[in-house]
Amino acid sequence: MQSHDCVTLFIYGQRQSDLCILAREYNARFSTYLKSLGKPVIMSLDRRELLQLVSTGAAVSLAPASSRSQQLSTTQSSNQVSTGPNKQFKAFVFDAYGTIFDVYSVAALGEQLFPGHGKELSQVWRTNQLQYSWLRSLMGFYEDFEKVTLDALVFACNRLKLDLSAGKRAQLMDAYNKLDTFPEVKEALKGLSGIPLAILSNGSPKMLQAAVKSSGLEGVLSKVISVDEAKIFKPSPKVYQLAVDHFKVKNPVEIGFVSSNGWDAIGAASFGLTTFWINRSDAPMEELGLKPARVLHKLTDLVQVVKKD
Ligand code: LAC
Repeated sequence: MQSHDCVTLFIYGQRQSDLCILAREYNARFSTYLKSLGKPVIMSLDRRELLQLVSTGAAVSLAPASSRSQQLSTTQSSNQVSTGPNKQFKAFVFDAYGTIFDVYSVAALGEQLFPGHGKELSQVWRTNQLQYSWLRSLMGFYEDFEKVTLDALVFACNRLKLDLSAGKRAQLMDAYNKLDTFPEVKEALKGLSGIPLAILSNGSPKMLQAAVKSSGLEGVLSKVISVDEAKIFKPSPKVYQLAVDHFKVKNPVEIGFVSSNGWDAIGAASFGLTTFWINRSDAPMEELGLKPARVLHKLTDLVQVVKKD
């Protein structure tokens, strides 16, 4: 095939305002067709396939494969994307672990139990907790987040050659139910009062209720939604759909989704929620072809954005 016979088709990943609605409509309209070709949405098509697709009326962007990433970056400037003029959010939905609760706060207990290893333990534990959630989702082999967290702890201790007695295991797991909240959480949630606020998290209902209670956030949140309802972990679209279902919105863009986990922010943006990435650590943007609507540095920045828009 000559190079000009091959194009890359992609549907703009802009997940807010009208483009979001359009992209979602296109996804729905073409999913059957794309499945019949046995190809994913982002794919290469030969000329025959392309013409067939265009004849169905697809308003999509066609570009040589080499310019795709350039187009994505020029059409989506993360910090400048507006949330829309006077946009009225029906709800703000927050990720829990890493956004509201500091998962690395278990390092203090880790250090007490395994001197010299607290920080590393908290990091390996978290990394494997996330990896196990993604792997289980891919394998279609769900266990709740408490089990995933315990498995990751066992693995982390094995990896670091730390002797995890039953007592230490129970103490560390208990610490997960009493994680510190990030310092600005309460002020931010107070600043957003008047808009329904919720959590949407991988956490099991039991873990989330315990963490919310221990942090004193009960009463501030109108809902605590667990992926357990969907029996799959983020970033499955089924999880972000839970927010839409719980708040009964017509369009996902009406929900502001807030996460400090870059991959979660992009997962939610890919689903269609209006996404705010709270990038506390100045981390680089994930290279996943999509960007959140806004990049902020702390949760209280969100209050300013909402007041301004
Ligand atoms: C959560 C994960 C991302 O709270 O930590 O959903």
